[in-house]
Amino acid sequence: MVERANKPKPPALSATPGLPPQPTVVFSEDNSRVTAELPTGESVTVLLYGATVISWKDAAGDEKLWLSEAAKLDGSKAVRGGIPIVFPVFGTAPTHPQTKSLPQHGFARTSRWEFLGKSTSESMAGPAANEPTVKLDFGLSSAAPGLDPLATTNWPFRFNLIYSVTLKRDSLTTSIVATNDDAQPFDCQVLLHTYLRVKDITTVEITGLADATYIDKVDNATTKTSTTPTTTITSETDRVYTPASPSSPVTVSTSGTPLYHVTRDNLANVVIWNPWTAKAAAMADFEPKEGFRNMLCVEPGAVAGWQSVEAGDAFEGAQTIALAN
Ligand code: TA6
Repeated sequence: MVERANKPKPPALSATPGLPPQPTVVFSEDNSRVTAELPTGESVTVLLYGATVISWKDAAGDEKLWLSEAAKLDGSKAVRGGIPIVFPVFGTAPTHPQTKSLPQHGFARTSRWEFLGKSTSESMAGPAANEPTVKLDFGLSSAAPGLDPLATTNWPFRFNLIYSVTLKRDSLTTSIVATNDDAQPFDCQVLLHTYLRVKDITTVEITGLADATYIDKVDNATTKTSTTPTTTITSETDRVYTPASPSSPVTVSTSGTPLYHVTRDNLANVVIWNPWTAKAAAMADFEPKEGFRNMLCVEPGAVAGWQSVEAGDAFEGAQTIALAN
């Protein structure tokens, strides 16, 4: 090649290499859901209705959450599967003055939340900057246009909820901050109603609940104590556990191999639920009916009793589901 005189020098190589590939965040065509994806392939999809996480996949594209094939994703009813948000009441509370008129599990999961924005690892400081991360924030307030009208009529408090969904390579964290913007205190319960996907419920073992007390809702809400190191699911199971250690993980394994480690922050309870045959058959939006064999609800919450939130104060709680392998 003939060298040209006075050939312009290439620009000095940048002292800092270009940023590595960044997470992407895209909205669906119909603006009903938002999907975040890490450069390594992991992804999470959140339906704005209920701010319901409806999909969480690992880098290989394997789905970690169970979603009913008959789940309503059109805003007509709470999503059957994924991670519905339970607030301000868990179940129903017919004798609780403030929440007695609310529908089961409250109105957070049946309201349209607002997408508040995203932050990714390159905008984070410290070690987080080196680990591909994307956080999606969602909001719901008493003044929100998407608020379920039942809330305004049946729970007339001024409030603000911020729900954050944080995806890393081997974990998903969802956290909620419930702020009381009113001039009076309100009582609330909070729960993250996670439907984990499993291959075969009959091979599942749950650890981390040893010595915990629990309310057995399948046995007249009798209070019992977990006496075995491992809990298995062999029939309809609906239990509200209070583990001795608030921060110890609940681990879901199959045939001795750990799948998920669920840790809690400021959520003292863990509900374990599987509807089994009859209850699955009775739920119109639970399909396939044998799907109970492929799901286990592990639901961190603050539901045994009430959190009283003073005017101007807030309740915060979070779960992290770490993939074990
Ligand atoms: O979290 C367990 C539970 O309270 C069960 O009693 C069952 O009702 C489940 O929630 C599902 O409730 P849903 O209102 O979503 O049908």
